[in-house]
Amino acid sequence: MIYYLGLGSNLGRRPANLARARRLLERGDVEVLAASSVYETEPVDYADQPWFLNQVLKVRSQLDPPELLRLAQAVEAEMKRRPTVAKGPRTIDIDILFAGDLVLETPGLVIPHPRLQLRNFVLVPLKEIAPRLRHPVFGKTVAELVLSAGDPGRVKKRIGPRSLRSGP
Ligand code: PH2
Ligand code: MG
Ligand code: MG
Repeated sequence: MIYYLGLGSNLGRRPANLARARRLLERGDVEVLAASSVYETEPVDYADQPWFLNQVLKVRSQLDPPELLRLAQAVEAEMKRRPTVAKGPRTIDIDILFAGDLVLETPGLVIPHPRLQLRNFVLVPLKEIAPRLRHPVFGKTVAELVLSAGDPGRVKKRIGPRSLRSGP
């Protein structure tokens, strides 16, 4: 199954956190097929926290969605993500955005991710690697969702690793 994963980090060495999360995922039966650029993004929902780095990965895995969720949570735990305020700062956050065309609503896991259509920090990196990917519920492509989201949240592409070292 093809999945799209959203990665986010706003604590510690953010570029290294994204890279480490990817490596740990790859150890657990996840093959990365494409990776977006890394974007510096304004915090959404809970504004009083540092800016995030966000990235989207397209991956292939034999894991089913609950298994992939468990792997993502194990990687978050391995990276010492501490429980904090909801939507607050974290060393790493790994969200399942899409799982093929699957629509799933269980208490612990909702796919597609229920807020992805609202968030530039997900949509802009996603558009870079999958502009024509269609949302199975809304029937819109990612490129269309960026326009309809109208999210004012600022999202800045970080081209190379050197610019990653400076703050927002
Ligand atoms: N994640 C959140 C809440 N707010 N804001 C940005 N810019 N990036 C995120 O990844 C993010 C957020 C909860 O997971
Ligand atoms: Mg999240
Ligand atoms: Mg999460």
